[in-house]
Amino acid sequence: MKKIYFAGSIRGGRIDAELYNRLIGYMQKTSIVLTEHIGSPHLNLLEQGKRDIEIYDQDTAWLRESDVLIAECTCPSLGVGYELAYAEKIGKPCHIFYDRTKTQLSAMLTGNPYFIIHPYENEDEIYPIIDTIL
Ligand code: 6K6
Repeated sequence: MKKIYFAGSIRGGRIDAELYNRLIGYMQKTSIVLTEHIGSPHLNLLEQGKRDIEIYDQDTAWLRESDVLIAECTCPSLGVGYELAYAEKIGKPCHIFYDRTKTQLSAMLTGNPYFIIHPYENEDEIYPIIDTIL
């Protein structure tokens, strides 16, 4: 089974947390999602007492272990931007989804041909694309 690093906003804002949860649930039917906590509705900003250095060490280890990075970027997040650059550096395939009716993606992503970018207007469009990735 493919190992997926799913990236979504945490401190950047939790407005799309339910969407992350649905996407993670869908991917878990056929794949391993290393970062299933990203969709958790219970993840509060205290973040369960984990120290930031532990979060960084764990997430970069998972990035190295993963087969593919899938990022939902409608809600802008510095952490997700960092993870995308890290994944590019170590040669992991990077797929970026964002709702084009809600946001304009950073030129640092749209301007980089390394990233495979999937703008969408309805959530339903995401699932068949995920099927082709996995
Ligand atoms: C979450 C659940 C339990 O404890 C936590 C602690 N916080 C984080 N845990 C794991 N990954 C995190 C945490 N905070 C940020 N990240 C990583 O950065 C995730 O992989 C996200 O894709 C990304 C979000 O970055 P920000 O800048 O929006 O926080």
